[in-house]
Amino acid sequence: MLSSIFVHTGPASGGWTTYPPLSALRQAGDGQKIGTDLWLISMALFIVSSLLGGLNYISTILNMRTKGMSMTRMPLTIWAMFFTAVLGVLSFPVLLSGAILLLFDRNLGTSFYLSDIVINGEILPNEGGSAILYQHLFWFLGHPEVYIILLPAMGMVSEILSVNSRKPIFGYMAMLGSMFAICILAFLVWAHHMFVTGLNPFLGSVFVLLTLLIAVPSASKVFNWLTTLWRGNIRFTPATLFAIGFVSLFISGGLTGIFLGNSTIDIHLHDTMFVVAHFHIVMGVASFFGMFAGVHHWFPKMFGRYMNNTIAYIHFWVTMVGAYLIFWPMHYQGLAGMPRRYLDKRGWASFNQFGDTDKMITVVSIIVFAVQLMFVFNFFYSIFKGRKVTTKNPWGANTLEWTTEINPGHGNWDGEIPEVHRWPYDYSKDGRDFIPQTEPVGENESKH
Ligand SMILES: [Cu+2]
Repeated sequence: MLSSIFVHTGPASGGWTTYPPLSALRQAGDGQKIGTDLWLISMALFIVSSLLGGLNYISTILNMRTKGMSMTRMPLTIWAMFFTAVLGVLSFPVLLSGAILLLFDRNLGTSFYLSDIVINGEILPNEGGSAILYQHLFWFLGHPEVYIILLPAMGMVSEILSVNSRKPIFGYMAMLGSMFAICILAFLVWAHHMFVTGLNPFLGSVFVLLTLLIAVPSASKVFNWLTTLWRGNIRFTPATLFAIGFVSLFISGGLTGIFLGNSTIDIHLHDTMFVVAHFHIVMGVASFFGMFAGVHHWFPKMFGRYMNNTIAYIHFWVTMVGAYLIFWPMHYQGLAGMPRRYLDKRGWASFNQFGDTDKMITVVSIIVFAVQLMFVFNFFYSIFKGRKVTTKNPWGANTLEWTTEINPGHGNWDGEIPEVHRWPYDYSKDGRDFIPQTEPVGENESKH
């Protein structure tokens, strides 16, 4: 019984994008294998749960803020989660419909994505479908997804940089405006993934223009982070380092995005190692850095203990230097024309030239992976053996979560819901290091 399930499942063999026509037809020799069907069904379930989660975030943020917590007094972490949820709710359903149509093509004999359909080895031509339709549906989610991954990291980084430089976040409203602009533009650029599909060049140039526009809010955020750090009294905690690392990686990966956003350059670089380097830096490593920063920063809140600093510093520096050693050379490989997704490069004309680079990348990847295990060890070790937190607000932060007890009971505030009187970024103000959001504004207090 069990073995027959495995015989019939097999892998989901369409690659991560699952483009038709490869994915729309059951593969020759695959018989009735349903791996891709199971993958599509699990994606549908995942999307439904993401939608419900997103709706939950949106309705909670809009309806259940505590007294005094106006929208513009919310921490940027919460704003980022709000925008993330909005992006998800508006873009995921499009992929859901794309996946369901693909399931129909595979199982019900429809041809949404097939222009030619093969039955019993015979080609029945011109069923009227379009494989490109799937790419449109896929990338209408696919591009906003980049920001669904990045925005939460951006929110955490904003909070961590402000707290650890003991300065108000620079340009709070500009940060909100930038996130809003990113959300709007994220829906208008999806075809920059499709410049080589035979897209009308004029239409392509519209997508080029809209794509390059995203550089404006992105740069605005970067300058705000740097200006927040400027002349701050910076504490280089592991969280701060990872947050600064995030900004560095976001700049590096963002700049190559400007290359790839131009269709004329993208047509040359499409499906080369340059693309691999670009998106791994900007949405892979950068968002991981945001997550590492967040874990280190809120760990004392979650578990009442600190993570080990020595392990954290080793983890940071090896990962930071390693990430650049791995992905920097890939840009040059891509510029020289090396395609992506080639496992075996024998027969590749310039193999000798690139062979050593590949070996270096492989060795560094193994080292960087080993260091990630140190992080996992640090996480679980510190839950039980980490240095204990003695005060409920170890970083001297203003936001509400640090006003609860170290091990808060049910309801977090012992029945008394806190009231908010100010924004969360009153640091180094009127001769005071920090002023929590719960403290009423004094009569002679200066404006921020
Ligand atoms: Cu994109």
